[in-house]
Amino acid sequence: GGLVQQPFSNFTGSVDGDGTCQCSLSLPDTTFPVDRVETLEFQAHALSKKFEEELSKVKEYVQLLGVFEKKFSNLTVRIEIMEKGLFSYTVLDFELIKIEVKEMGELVIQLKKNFVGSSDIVNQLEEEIRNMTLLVENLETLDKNNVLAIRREIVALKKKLKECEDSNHESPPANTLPPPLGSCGNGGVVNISKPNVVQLNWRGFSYKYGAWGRDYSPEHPDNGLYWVAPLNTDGRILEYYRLYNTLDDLLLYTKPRENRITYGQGGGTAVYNNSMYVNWQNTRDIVKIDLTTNKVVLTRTLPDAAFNNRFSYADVAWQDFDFAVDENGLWVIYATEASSGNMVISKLNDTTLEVINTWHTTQYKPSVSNAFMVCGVLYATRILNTRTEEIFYYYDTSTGKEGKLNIIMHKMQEKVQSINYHPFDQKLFVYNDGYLLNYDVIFRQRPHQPL
Ligand SMILES: [Ca+2]
Repeated sequence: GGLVQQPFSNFTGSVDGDGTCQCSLSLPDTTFPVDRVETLEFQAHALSKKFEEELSKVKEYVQLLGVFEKKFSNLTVRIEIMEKGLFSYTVLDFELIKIEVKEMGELVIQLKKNFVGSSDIVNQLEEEIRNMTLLVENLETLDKNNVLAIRREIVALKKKLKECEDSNHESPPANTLPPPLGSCGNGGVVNISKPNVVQLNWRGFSYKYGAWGRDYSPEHPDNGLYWVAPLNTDGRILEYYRLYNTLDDLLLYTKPRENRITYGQGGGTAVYNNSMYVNWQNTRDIVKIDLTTNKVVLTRTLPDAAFNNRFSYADVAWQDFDFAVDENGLWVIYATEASSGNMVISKLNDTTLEVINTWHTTQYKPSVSNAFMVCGVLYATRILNTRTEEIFYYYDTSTGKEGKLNIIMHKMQEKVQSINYHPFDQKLFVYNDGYLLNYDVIFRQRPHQPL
């Protein structure tokens, strides 16, 4: 017999003498491998569980990306509107968009960290956000040009208006012309404009308390630095303040000089002749700080002044001392125990910080929301509602006369934290729960006489 070739390695057969085919077959172990199947089943189960997990993760990311995509397209639309110039926009719009773009950038980083695997989409998003950041920056430069162009237009318009007014009064009697800026010949404040929102203070939304303004010096009335002094979030301590050379720098948050002092108290700060005047923490002391060096150049106690939140303003704490600057110089508005909390006005010598003269009003300071001085007249405000304040009271230091007024003052946020007047700009600088507002002061156009 010969070997029959078969494709089975364990098959052998032969034909015996009787012609019967004999073959022996050896089969592998016939026992069913239950344990291996079990292992396989277990592995399959684990794999499908893992798969489910991954799938749900992917679903979660897809959902997140959906939300993200919506935000992104909303932002794109807003930027398009700004690009086309369909609506006017402010520095605040830029700030909000910048914050959102930053938030989205952070979200992408988060996604990348969690999303191990194909991150093509995430990379693409990251790229787009980078482009958007660049676009916003470009738009900002554009806006700066716009601001400058508009300002030039305003100057031109003002000039035309002036010419028009001049031609109306062919030969005007000298005393009916408005007095030069920074001098007093007006008949007092009769109105103020709607607020112009300049921007959010540089430290952000949570810095609701503070003050801002522009330095005024009679020798260089139009050279004053802009200063922004948000208090720390405790609403009490003045520690950091910033200076800007121009309003454009302030608007664009560029080229600030940031200084630290330890420590001022309250939002009653004012700046005059390149010096900042603050109430020093825990004292009835006035401190004079040189803006060029940020050094304390003088400290003097304000006699009898109540301090440490004894007689602050309505809804505004720690402003026992409210410094004020007007055409005549530096003032401080405060209260004493002897005045029973009524407002006291003192004219200060800004070189020595000595009190030159003092006036006693009958107006209780804690029921007033803030105050400012114009041409030696104190004006005080009170809250009417969440959107309006009223300049309701005046005290004229030249006559000792006081009385009621009702000049409406619109506001953005609920609380007016401080008001500072600038004699050359003839504007009020208001710190309104973190927002910096400007108002034009409107005067009675006739020779000065008692209100
Ligand atoms: Ca004030």
